Amino acid sequence: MTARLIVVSNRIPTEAEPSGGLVVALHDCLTAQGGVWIGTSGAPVKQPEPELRQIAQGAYTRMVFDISEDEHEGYYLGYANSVLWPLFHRRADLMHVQPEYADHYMAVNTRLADMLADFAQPDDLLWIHDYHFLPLAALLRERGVTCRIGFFLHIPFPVVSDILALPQANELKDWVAAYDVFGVQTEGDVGRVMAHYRDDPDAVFDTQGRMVSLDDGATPRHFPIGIDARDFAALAQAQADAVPLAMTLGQKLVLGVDRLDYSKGLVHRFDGFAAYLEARTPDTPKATLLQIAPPSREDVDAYKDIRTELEQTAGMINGAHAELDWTPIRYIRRNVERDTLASVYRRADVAMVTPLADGMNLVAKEFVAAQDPDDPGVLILSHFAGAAEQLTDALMVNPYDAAEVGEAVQTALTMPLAERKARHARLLENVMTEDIAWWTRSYLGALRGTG
Ligand code: GDG
Repeated sequence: MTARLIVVSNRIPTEAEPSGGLVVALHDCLTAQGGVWIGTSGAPVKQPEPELRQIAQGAYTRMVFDISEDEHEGYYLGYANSVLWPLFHRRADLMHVQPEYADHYMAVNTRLADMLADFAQPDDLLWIHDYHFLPLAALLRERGVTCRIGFFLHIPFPVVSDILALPQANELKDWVAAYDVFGVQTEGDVGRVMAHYRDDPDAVFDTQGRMVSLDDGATPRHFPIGIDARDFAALAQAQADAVPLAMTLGQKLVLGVDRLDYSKGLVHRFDGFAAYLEARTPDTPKATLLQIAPPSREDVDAYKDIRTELEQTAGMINGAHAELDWTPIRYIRRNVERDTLASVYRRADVAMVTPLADGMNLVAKEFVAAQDPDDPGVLILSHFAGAAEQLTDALMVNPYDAAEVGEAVQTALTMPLAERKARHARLLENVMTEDIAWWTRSYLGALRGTG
């Protein structure tokens, strides 16, 4: 009999047939083998119940737990998104360290650990997702839970010197070490996790001095997350001409798609695009950067600041470069339908995926999957996206260097068809092979101890 899989993530899909790569992948995997998906119940409540509540029972069970209004402030907006998120994305300067944030974070994790300890059986597999729940395995072990517990971190793991900015730097070591499998996106992340234990008496090293595991067997491993590439390619092909883009004939389309988040490097991207505009000669193509940026976490101050800065930057660049028939930067600050997104990806000549720090970045993979292999667009990719380890045939850039980014835009817009096809074929091969099903299989193999 297959062990029961219990997935824990902050958000849980509420619709019967969810959409979105990771959610669909977990839904498919739970549907196939049965199990339980546990997450927060949505809007915060006045008085959280101390029990898991079942919200749906089908091929698998969905269960939720409440968080209070104060916990929403302290655990979610506070510790998760104003401490861990900026720290793990190399923006310790944006951290908002408050003792009560850490208290709420621990309170939510402790209550969840109590509920899970009552619920989990010894042969279950527990798969915990993301930075909201780092302490769970340590808390569960304290409560005598013996089943295998894995973690997957969707965002980058920070360098040791940055972790020192976290008042709970030592606790973080214990949280990580309590997992049977600590999964991260890239080999770079594995190195950064291991560096954190360099002086740890429990660390086990190989003959070359590389740490191979912690005493109790918790070895960080990388599992680069993928997308449902076949499905997305089919959607993009079907939607190819579905959306009017209002582009002047002959002008090129450069695309950016990102949650409005400072880690995505949107202001730097606009500056890089401005460098292309400034260096442009009359015979080089006119291109419009269409930036789709749905707002996120608007209750956190740093997110309001990035929005203001971005809007001012776009206004200044357009003021300097717009012509009667050409607005160089078009900026859409709302969510667009997935079908529309697929259509726009398909028709873009270039995608700019230039985060300053990013666990993986699925937009890069979606853009590759959406292209027409006979006339593909060109991907410009930041060294700082996790995807950079796999998508090495993209035009790689340093997002901090506006001149370099501007040159990459120019190179992409004028790249000969043969080179575009050759690069795209190699990128597509990776995106198709290391897709979301491959990721789920690899991770669960490791968690079961068979992979
Ligand atoms: C975290 C990590 C890691 C964006 N705008 C719209 C829209 N999107 C979709 C994209 C893509 C997803 O959102 C964004 O995924 P990313 O991977 O780029 O970024 P995060 O949300 O920051 O995710 C990241 C990921 O976890 C998975 O492990 O790759 O590094 O930060 O799918 O298409 N979708 C629609 N309308 C939009 O306007 N429908």
